[in-house]
Amino acid sequence: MKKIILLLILLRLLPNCDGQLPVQKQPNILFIMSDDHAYQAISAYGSGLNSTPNIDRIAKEGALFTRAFVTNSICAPSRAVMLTGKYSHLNGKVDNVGGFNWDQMIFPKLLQLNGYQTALIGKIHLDGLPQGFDYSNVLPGQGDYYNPDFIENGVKKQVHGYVTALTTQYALEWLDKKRDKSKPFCLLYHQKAPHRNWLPEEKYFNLFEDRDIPFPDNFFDDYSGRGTAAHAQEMSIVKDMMWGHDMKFENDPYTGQPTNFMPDISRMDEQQRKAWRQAYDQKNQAFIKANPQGKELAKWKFQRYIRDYLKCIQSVDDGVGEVLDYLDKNGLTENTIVVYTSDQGFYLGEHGWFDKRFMYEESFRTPLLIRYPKEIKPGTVIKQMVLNLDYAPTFLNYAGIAPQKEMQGESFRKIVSGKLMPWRDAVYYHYYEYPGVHAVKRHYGVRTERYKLIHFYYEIDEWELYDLQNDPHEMKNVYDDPAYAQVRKALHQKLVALRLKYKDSDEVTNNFLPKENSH
Ligand code: SGN
Ligand code: CA
Repeated sequence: MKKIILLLILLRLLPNCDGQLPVQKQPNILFIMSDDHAYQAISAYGSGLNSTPNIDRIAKEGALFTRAFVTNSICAPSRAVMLTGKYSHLNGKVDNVGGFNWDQMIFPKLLQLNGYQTALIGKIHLDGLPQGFDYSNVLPGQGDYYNPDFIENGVKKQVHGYVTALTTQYALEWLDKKRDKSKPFCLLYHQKAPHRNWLPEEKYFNLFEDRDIPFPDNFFDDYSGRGTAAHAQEMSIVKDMMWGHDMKFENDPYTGQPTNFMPDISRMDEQQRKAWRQAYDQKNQAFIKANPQGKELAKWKFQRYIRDYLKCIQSVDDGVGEVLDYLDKNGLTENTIVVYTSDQGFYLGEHGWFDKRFMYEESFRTPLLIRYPKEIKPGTVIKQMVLNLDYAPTFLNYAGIAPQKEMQGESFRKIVSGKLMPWRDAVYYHYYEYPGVHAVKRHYGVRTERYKLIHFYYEIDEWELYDLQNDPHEMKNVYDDPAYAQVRKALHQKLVALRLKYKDSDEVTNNFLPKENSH
């Protein structure tokens, strides 16, 4: 028996009689992710804020998901969910603060064990030497926009250039020169942009400066339609953005004192700094002269934020274009699954906010686009609710590998190729990082096609219920409205069932409370 297996393995490895390598059966996987990229800022989603032709191409030639969500809307935990296929309370990475256990099973390890070449390039935000990759070249922590450090296979060095372009360059170099071309590949090409504090690439300093980007209707939300949590957050564009770090003033416009923006530009070389000053100084001076107040000041801050944010995305889109071109030129397009997503969604002024964390739509939802010409019809739109929890089982499914049995997600391969199959009617969410930056309180909840039930807990105990059909922008909590009594009851039952299914409970949650408060 052993001999037969050995013979089969050898036959698989041997070149065919004409000297060619055997035809590769398993598809390549190109998993592209950016950081904090709101679906509102991808033109394929139709919001009209910007133009992302290269990212859009993935949906045009493949599929666009309109209901893709994350299980915990924050960076490192979301990445841990994607890698492990398990909820945060089971993979152990509930917030950005704690460590990640690389020893546990993650999908790249299973791919590697089954003959794939694997690489991780760019931002990962999980400490420690990545496991499961033949090659890694990652940013430490959040990484820097200009002249960043990269850690190549465990060795750190500073490189000159702009982070998004460098990450693309490293991805292309690996594809072209560093991988073993006889094997299928899985490349995690993960951009830092457009993460705060939104420092654009030099060539885009002036983009969008000739027009105003439209505001969301609920920019001036006063949170009167909801409970304590929305009032308590510290992620308001008007209140919480800093003159230096976010608004890019080297000196505070009111006091003239140097701001905390200096560390960011101190990484720039003379030429980069000069270009930055040329582009921004005049506008900053004009702001000081005009001295806008009240709503005008709020609008100015929004424009500075959103323009810089969108500029950063332009470089991400360029990178996607370069990588898709590489696939085309090298005959790899047909046999490569290309996925574009973000680690979560982001507020672009909705409710007056930036950042994420809440289970409200803009941060709970994430962009998801996928192309695989062999199976997915161009222009497909998928409305089923999928989760970042599903990525690991889906990739493994495409590769013909059984998922590890502890993985909790479902493969959406059949759905995306148009097959009818039973699918979930609700998704479960749990956010933990409180007390913490931006002061978003701990909460968990359930979302169905039409409704959302959220429980804020820890030092509060408040429930919110939204009717997404009548109130798509989640402006009015109807938890105590008698008209929703039946809906509320059904949602509570759903939530109990999902918590049971995913092995979450108050007891489990207690393990993740700050130590002095656990009971
Ligand atoms: C940093 C940011 C925050 C952001 C967290 C988490 N501040 O602390 O605004 O919420 O990261 O972001 S910054 O001024 O340092 O940019 S995450 O995407 O990594 O989860
Ligand atoms: Ca993020």
